[in-house]
Amino acid sequence: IVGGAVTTVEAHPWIASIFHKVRSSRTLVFRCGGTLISPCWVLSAAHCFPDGAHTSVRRLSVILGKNAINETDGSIEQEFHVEKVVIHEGFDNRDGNFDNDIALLKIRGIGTQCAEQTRAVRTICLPPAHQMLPPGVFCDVVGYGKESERIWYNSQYLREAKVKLLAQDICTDKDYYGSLVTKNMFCAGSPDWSKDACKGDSGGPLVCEVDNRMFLFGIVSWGEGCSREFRPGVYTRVTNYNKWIEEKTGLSSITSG
Ligand code: 4AZ
Repeated sequence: IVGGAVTTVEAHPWIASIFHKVRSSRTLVFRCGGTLISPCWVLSAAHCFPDGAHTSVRRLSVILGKNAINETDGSIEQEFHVEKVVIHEGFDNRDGNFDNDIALLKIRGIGTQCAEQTRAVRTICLPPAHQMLPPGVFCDVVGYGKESERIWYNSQYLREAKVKLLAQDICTDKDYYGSLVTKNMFCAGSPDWSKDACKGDSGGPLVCEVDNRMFLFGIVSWGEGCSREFRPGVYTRVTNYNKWIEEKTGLSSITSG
């Protein structure tokens, strides 16, 4: 997150961190963010799993309740194995195309079942299908990603920034991203370009408050650099995927409303 502030996992208890175990070492390397949408399912970005259907789930871990990437707080964190990764059938990133950048991870507890609700861990609501908020609304993007595109390491702590939803016709204008932004995406940025998601925030949530409840509207997907003028963050438009999520998770009541 560029231009944001440190936050706590208790303020964003649906944030998930996805780690990858390096072969021949016991270190976990941070891969991407994600969002807990039900006790056993985390929503993330398809591009976080470049091996697609060949992704080795045995080398993935999901941790909930995490404030710091490189420290463990055993009293609030919950760690999970990944049972399966479901990548959207329409995602094909071969020529830099990020359409349908959405994936689901089914998590399984080490012993117990799925996520347990606590002060630091809880599910987020999905908004009803096709009910996107209008441009101009401010939402929160949250993650452990880089604080500037010029540095090479992630943030040590969870950070958040407020960004404004942009009109689709502005984001698809030639001065912005043109046709690279599809109907399955939307853009959000800060009016002075000082705040944005960045590398490492991918897969994580953009959440907006409606009637005092928080809803997941976007998944951090891509952008040209971070915090550049006319280059807002691009997000997967979650409200286009209610049916896909229901199909893949078998959860019919996941959507609010
Ligand atoms: C990335 O490389 C990335 N400024 C994520 C988000 C943005 C840019 C790049 C948005 O994962």
